[in-house]
Amino acid sequence: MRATTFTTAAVLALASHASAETIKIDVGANGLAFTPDSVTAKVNDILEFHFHPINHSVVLGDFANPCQPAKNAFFSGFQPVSSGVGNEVFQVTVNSTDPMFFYCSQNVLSHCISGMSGVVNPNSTQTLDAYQKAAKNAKDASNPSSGPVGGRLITSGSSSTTSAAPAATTSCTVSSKGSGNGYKRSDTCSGAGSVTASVGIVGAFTLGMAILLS
Ligand SMILES: *[C@@H]1O[C@H](CO)[C@@H](O)[C@H](O)[C@H]1NC(C)=O
Ligand SMILES: *[C@@H]1O[C@H](CO)[C@@H](O)[C@H](O)[C@H]1NC(C)=O
Ligand SMILES: *[C@@H]1O[C@H](CO)[C@@H](O)[C@H](O)[C@H]1NC(C)=O
Ligand SMILES: [Cu+2]
Repeated sequence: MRATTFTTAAVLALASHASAETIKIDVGANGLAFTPDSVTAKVNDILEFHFHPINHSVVLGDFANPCQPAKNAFFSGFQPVSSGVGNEVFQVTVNSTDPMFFYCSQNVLSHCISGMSGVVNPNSTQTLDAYQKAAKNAKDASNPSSGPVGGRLITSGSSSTTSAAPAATTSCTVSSKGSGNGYKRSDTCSGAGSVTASVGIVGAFTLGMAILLS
């Protein structure tokens, strides 16, 4: 009897371990945005952030206080990348299925205020739309005083693969103002999907990189 219970528990533990997934999220691949910016995750799943040019971060936020870190927030530290995708990825373990908001704390060009944020497990009251609307009125973003914290910054085993996430739903416009920390241009993006479907995912990705690197 005791052996059966023990075996069942062990099998359940193995099964739950085996089903934990790694969820890839690109940071800045399509302008000032996370891609995807809304994900569903289980306890023990891993959020894996891949950094693109020019200099982004990811911080755990607080729905009630956009662009400011949650208590005991994870923070990747700033991850400057000159081209392509960075070699290092930031992995964070999911501990709860409650809604969890994250943002980029880069204040050069006001990334969080401009909508560079995302959500894990949103519900009907805590939505990304509500977070991003409130973020427009936030003061400058902040982050924990040092990072990385609350996760693992590791060398990626597969950093050359690009996400097939819905790049075509993000549109960006570019102007030539803005400078500092390597930024030569400002880009603003929205998720409204004005990049036409015929451009396709590869085209939209190329366009996004061209904007970022030009
Ligand atoms: C959404 O999540 C928050 C935080 O866990 C919770 O307080 C709120 O009741 C939830 N809303 C709904 C509709 O479940
Ligand atoms: C989950 O808990 C670990 C250990 O305390 C922590 O490092 C990590 O940042 C937590 N994950 C989230 C999403 O807060
Ligand atoms: C990246 O951005 C942070 C915050 O603005 C800044 O402190 C840091 O110097 C930047 N790094 C580079 C290499 O531009
Ligand atoms: Cu950013």
